[in-house]
Amino acid sequence: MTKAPIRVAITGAAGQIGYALLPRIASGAMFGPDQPVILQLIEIPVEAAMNALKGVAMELDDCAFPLLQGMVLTSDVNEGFKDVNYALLVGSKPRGPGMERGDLIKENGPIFTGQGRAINDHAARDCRTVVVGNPCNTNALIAMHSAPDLPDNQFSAMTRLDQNRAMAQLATKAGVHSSEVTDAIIWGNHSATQVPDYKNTKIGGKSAQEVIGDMDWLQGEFFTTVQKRGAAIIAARGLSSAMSAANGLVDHVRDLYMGCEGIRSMCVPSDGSYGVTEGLISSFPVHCTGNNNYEIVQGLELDDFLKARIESTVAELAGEKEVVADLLGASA
Ligand code: NAX
Repeated sequence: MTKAPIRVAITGAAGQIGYALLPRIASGAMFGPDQPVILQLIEIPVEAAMNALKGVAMELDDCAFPLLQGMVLTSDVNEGFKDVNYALLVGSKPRGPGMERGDLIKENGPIFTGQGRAINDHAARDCRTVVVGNPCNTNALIAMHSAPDLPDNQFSAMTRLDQNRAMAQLATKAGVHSSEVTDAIIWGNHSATQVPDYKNTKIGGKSAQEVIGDMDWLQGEFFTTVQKRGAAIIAARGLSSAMSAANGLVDHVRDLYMGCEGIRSMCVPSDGSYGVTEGLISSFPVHCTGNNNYEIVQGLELDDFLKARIESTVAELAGEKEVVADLLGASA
């Protein structure tokens, strides 16, 4: 029997991540090869953006994907999020010239109050919201606070691209294939303060720290390469990561939806584990237990270097939360 389609909303669908993401969803990479989908594509109400979105939809038609059962093209968030099972919040404004991180947070925050409210009022009650648009942790926090009727654990933000980047760096250094690297963990904020964990991440089943055996590299070049990989891609390509970002989102949602073995990294609401302040959305090691559920992995050991770095990335998240305090309402 044919399965009922999953409805997936994607904001910023005409952007570069959208362009790399939509064919992957429509071809079954996210929800499996026998799961039909309906794509609800949301863009800003500007002629150029809506025209670009029409072009993307024409290309999706021209792919004749067997699993694609319908598309909605809209700039109205109430229509865009109607009945969706997944809301993938990719669209946001890029940082302009001379703009500080705080300005960007303030500029983009209101987008996520409006989208959070629309998800609260119109999405399916089991809707999972995943935020990619930066600053993604804090934007996810804003969306979560704007959707009080939905459980907090239905909101997450993406550090899967950072996780995959860490896996690639460790594999290259160890001279093995990236599939040998497992349980790769990113802690904290999706920003230059994020913390790639060399102690609990494994290569061939052993601690990466033990296998690499070079603390200077692990605490130096490894850290900075993962933290600054986004900037390196912009310098090389003239554009920010899109293919790898779309791939990270496919991985994040697929694991959440289907469940998986081992540890993955996701930004989820803190329950106070590992000293991360409750009420922040921070990247944690998680087990995806299937059916869109996850648990924060407990009991991992950290050294003093990692603990200190986690403390600073969490402090950055707390600072971001203060900047957007007026958007979090009374529940913050
Ligand atoms: P683009 O500028 O190519 O596309 C963004 C699209 O979003 C545009 O088409 C724009 O019209 C649309 N948009 C803006 N505001 C919107 C709104 N309120 N509602 C609906 N659509 C809206 O950017 P792209 O390269 O696709 O990147 C999108 C976002 O992903 C950026 O915020 C970027 O910083 C972030 N990233 C996050 C990553 C992560 O790992 N979490 C990595 C990649 C990427 O840098």
